[in-house]
Amino acid sequence: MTHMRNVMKSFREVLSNTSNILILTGSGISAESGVPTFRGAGGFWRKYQAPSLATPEAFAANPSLVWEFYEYRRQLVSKVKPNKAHEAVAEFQKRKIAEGKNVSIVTQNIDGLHQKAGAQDVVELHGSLYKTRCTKCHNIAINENIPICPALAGKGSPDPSIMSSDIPTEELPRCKIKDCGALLRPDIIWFGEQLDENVLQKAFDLVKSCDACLVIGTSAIVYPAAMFAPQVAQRNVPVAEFNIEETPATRQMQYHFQGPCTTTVAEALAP
Ligand code: BJW
Ligand code: ZN
Repeated sequence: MTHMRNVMKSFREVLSNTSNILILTGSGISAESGVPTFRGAGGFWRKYQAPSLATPEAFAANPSLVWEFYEYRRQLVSKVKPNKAHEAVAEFQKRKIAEGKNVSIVTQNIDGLHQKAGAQDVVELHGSLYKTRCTKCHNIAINENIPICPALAGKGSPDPSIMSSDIPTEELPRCKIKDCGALLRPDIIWFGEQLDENVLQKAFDLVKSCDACLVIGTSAIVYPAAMFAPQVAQRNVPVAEFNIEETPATRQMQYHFQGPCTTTVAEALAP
């Protein structure tokens, strides 16, 4: 315990002496708000494992099923609140900016909880639950309606005995752009899809330029995000991992704080 205290003290010193801090987050930061992570017991919806629905193939085969899955998660996330870790990150960013320093937040999460906690300029690598993208004209729009369309009202129950509602595509969310009207999809990066080029460039620039890095609540197995923290560490920049367990990246990190991030991150970033 004394050792852990000294390590925490050392990392806090690093933070007070650096001016360009990168914070990378994954679904573990939202776990204590009640948002299930992907891999692990919470990662099931009906009889499906979440990653098997988050693919372009799954959407092409059954857009109704995939929209029901996202309707469920839009409902769930709209009811939860940011936790102490999201708050600590947002307050730390505000404080550092007031000191003329820079704190950038790059998240794999699509839940918007960093922004709800007051964080600024959050880079969303994998898109957002509350944005849609047109499958035809590719227009991206913010949409926070619940239900997102009348046919999805009350749909999306995670009960494993429930089958797809097979909603006809005409009744699924449709593009509002004049003369388009095509099927919308969630503006989310699915497996096998490329990340947005500008978003990826922003992340790479920060990976190359930061002088300290925190990586919070990610299993560090989904690329390209999985390589960001190891790339920072390779430049001999101090990186601290916050997770309830070890990950494939742990060995490469200078610091590893094991435990729930509402405790560990709050302690690391406290004034
Ligand atoms: C706590 C906690 C608490 C819990 N406190 N901690 C190179 C090598 C191998 C494969 C590939 C590769 N390049 C590309 C691929 C394919 C693929 C990939 O990486 N697959 C891997 C599984 C191997 N990548 C892609 O397809 C990406 N596209 C791409 O690279 O395009 C180019 C290309 C295409 C094809 C081939 C080659 C190149 C796109 C990835 C998009 C990911 N999208 C998802 C789904 C979003 C949709 C949705 O949400 O519905 O994004 S996948 C899913 O995983 C989601 C997450 O953002 C992402 C990361 O997960 P995360 O956040 O780390 O969550 P978990 O559950 O995995 O971990 C939670 C962690 O928290 C755990 O460690 C817990 O211990 C911890 N924790 N409570 C602290 N209280
Ligand atoms: Zn359109």
